Amino acid sequence: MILIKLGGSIITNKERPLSPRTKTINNIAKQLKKISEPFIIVHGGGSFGHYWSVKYDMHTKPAKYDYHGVAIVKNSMIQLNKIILDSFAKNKLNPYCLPPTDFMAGNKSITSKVKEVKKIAESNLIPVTFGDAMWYGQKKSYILSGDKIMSILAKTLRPRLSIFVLNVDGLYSDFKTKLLIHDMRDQQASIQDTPMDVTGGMKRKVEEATKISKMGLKVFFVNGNKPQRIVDAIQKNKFEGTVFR
Ligand code: IP8
Repeated sequence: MILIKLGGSIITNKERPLSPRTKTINNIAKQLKKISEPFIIVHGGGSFGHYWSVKYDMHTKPAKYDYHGVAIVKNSMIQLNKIILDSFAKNKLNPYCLPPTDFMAGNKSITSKVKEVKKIAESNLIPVTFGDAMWYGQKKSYILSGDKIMSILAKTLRPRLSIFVLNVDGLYSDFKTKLLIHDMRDQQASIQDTPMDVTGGMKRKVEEATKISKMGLKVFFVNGNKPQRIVDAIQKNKFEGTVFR
């Protein structure tokens, strides 16, 4: 069982609101077709969900955010999710849409439902879930990031590998010189120095990846512009990117 998170920066153009990177999504879908092991897809918000959550000042902390904001952020995620589902189906994959409300109640995961996601992946379907605007209770809502979903799923499902697909080669020890960290064991990367966005951007990714690796599970950061690298990691144990273990 493999978990794959398609980051918002790879599936959308973060510079322009509401712009999917359709060609890149299709290229990734074509490579995913080669994977023979069950896998689950989680995707981020990029210039869809993030764009609106900034506009409506919504965050991961549960609070009484503008309800219109909740509606608009969620609608935009459904819109982006549909683009992913259509691309997958067009490339002869069998995506099965699972909004996080299908396995979350408030901000807690429902273990039986999470286990069901795995069962779905083990059939001939690919569960596709995403970061979303969520109902929390007591008139509050919150933004659930796709990165957080990765550690929620990993905790119960213990995937053989958790992959974060990025718009860069992996984690750099120095952003300016683009010196890539191949193995996090060799490096105490400074999480504080990494760029941020609403749900934490690279910082959150590193935090969730570290959390998953501390569960004794392997995590891999890879460049989605070279989608063959995703397949190489899964099928050939060849890791061109950053490994956490
Ligand atoms: O891009 C957050 O998911 P992420 C999605 O994985 C929203 O942080 C709704 C902003």
